[in-house]
Amino acid sequence: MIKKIWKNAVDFLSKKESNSILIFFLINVFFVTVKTFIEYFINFNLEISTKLQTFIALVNPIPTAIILIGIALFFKGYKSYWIAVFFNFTQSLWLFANILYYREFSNFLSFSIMGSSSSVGDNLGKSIIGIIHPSDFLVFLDILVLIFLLIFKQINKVNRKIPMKKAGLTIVLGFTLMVVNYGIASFDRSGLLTRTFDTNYLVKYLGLNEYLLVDANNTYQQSKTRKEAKSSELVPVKKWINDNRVPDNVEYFGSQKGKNVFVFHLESFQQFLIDFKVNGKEVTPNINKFFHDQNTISFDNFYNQVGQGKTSDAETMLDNSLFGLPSGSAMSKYGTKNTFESVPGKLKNMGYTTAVLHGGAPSFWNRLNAYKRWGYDYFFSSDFFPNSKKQNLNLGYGMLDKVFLRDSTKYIEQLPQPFYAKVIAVSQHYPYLTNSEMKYQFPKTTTNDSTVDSYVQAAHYVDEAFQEFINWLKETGLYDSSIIYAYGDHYGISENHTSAIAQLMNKDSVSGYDLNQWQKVPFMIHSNNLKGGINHTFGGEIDVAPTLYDLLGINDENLTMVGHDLLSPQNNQIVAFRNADWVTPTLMKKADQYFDTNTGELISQDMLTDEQKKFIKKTTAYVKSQLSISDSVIVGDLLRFDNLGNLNIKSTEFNYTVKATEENLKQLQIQKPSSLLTQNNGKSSKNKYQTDEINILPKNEQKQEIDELKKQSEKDQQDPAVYTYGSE
Ligand code: GP9
Ligand code: MN
Repeated sequence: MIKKIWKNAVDFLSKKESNSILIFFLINVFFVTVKTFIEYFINFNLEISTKLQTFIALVNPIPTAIILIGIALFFKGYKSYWIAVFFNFTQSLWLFANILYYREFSNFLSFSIMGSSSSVGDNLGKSIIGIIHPSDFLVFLDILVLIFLLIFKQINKVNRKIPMKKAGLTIVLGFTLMVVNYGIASFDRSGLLTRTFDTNYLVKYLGLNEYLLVDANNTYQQSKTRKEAKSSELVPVKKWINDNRVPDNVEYFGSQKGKNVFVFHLESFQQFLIDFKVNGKEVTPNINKFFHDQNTISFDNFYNQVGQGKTSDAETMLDNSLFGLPSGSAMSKYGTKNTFESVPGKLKNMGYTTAVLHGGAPSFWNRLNAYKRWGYDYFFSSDFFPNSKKQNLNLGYGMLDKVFLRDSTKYIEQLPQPFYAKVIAVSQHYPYLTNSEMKYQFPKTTTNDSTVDSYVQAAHYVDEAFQEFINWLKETGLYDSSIIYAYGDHYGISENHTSAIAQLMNKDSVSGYDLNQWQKVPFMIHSNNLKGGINHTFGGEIDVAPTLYDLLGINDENLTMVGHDLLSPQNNQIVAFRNADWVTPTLMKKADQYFDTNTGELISQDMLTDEQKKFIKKTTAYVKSQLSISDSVIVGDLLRFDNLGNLNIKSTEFNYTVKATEENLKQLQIQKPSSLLTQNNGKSSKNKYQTDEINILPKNEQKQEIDELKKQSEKDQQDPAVYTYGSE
């Protein structure tokens, strides 16, 4: 049988001399496409979930395969065959290299990674034998067969050249398909190139080769600006920081010295949810309690300041007090190579263990690389929670929060204290699919905007997850030995939903003022010995790091941060948005409109007093300088010129693989016996964790619970929803 197919194939190839190179070309394109497509599923974790995405994945290797292998059509004789095989080989080699790299690092190779040979060399070089699977070589199988055919002259020699025009048209076809591919991809995933959130997405939508092109372009742009930047550019940065410095708050300074720090990242959580009620029921009763706790400082004029980088911008601000970029994500673009003076790095220098826990893919927002540059010892990503994958507890961006938080405790209890642990919840992420069954627990808002209605329900779920985690912290004593600060990273309901926003705000329509206020997110700092209360200071994410340093009693004078301590009595209370709009306690700017912050009244240009005009001019200038100073630091990689020497962070020393992390933590329990686990003589506190996540219950109990919840929720939904804030 095989013999017959073989013979037929050979006959076919050799029969028509003029066609054989064309067929040979097509065979190579076919093989490159098919093996890449198969590998997408076997060795990469691209989360191809819809039919359209499967189609895109199938066709995305084709354009570059046509262009590269098509080069062969310009030649004649055996040379043309060899060139075709060569370009099949180069693409297969790139595929092969990525299979190996991805297996170890859950990410694709990039120019910056290959450029910083140490990170690849150190880790991959040593273990390459361990990483390789014999089946990986299958990507070269077709090449071997084709070479065999060529060597044994089983294919007709092409003496006649393919007409130039035909060959040229083939290449044009390749480029056309590239554009079409990009068009379909952007239809399914908008902002694919501008936001550059995840290399996984680039490969899923554009294919491995086009991803390489995008990466080459990005790397080129970045290294250009980096090369052009001079150390003297740091002078105006330092001057701006000195000119705008505010003193610490003597009452709070150092009051939290040496405590653990939990940074609780509430995904897409907006301030309006605090004390918000649907049909008299609080959406987030537990977070409300936390907000109003007498030991929590809660800011009610705190704004998110993210740009296109969304979560990554929030993280960049919180960990560095530097803004994201005007377009794209600073973490994705500059996170791999830049020098930083980040909070985790600074705390690490002071003896802290630093870690991030996140139930999502490690490659997202370039976290795998950026966290190393920022000084995180550990990054517990979805790779560390294998059960959730098995049990299918994953939503689009990560695991269900209740499961994620419960399973995180296994790692938290192993961290030597004091630690700085960032916990990134993600269930409340657009499109708010939070465990469709769990939704029934809470009455729906009835804005008729499905995104908005599920958003509120998802918030209720996250609120319960948050409380389960807090309960565990209380059970283990970590609640008292830690500062816990929680913040919403950015809006969850974008400005595209104005009519629903108006309904939720109990208004007929929304103004620019309302939309600015809609950018408020909660920021709460809790510690058992902290004098709490609602703090009305105006501020945003850029100010978090200096505030934390104040509480921990850390001198931050030499650090390059553009934000300001929110507890400082002299904070200037100017909140800059990434698009240079701003909010202050008296006036705010939205596009070309100005509003009175207290009354919400629009002040038309001709009604502005001279004093207001002066204030606007001064504030706008401040905001622009704050943003551009921050951008110059990131884009020029200016901190490499700072004498702080990167806080002595050696990013190549970190290894975020599961194996290395587990081994390292095991050793640390002996070398630095201050973790919760060692304090409990090796006894895990995991069983102190209580969750009501029904998805981890056995199937029959699950069904009972769901029925119960559905009944309850149907009752709740009979009446039209009424929204209220605070106590009625
Ligand atoms: C993914 C999560 C979401 O890991 O952080 O990012 P976002 O889309 O909110 O920027
Ligand atoms: Mn986010």
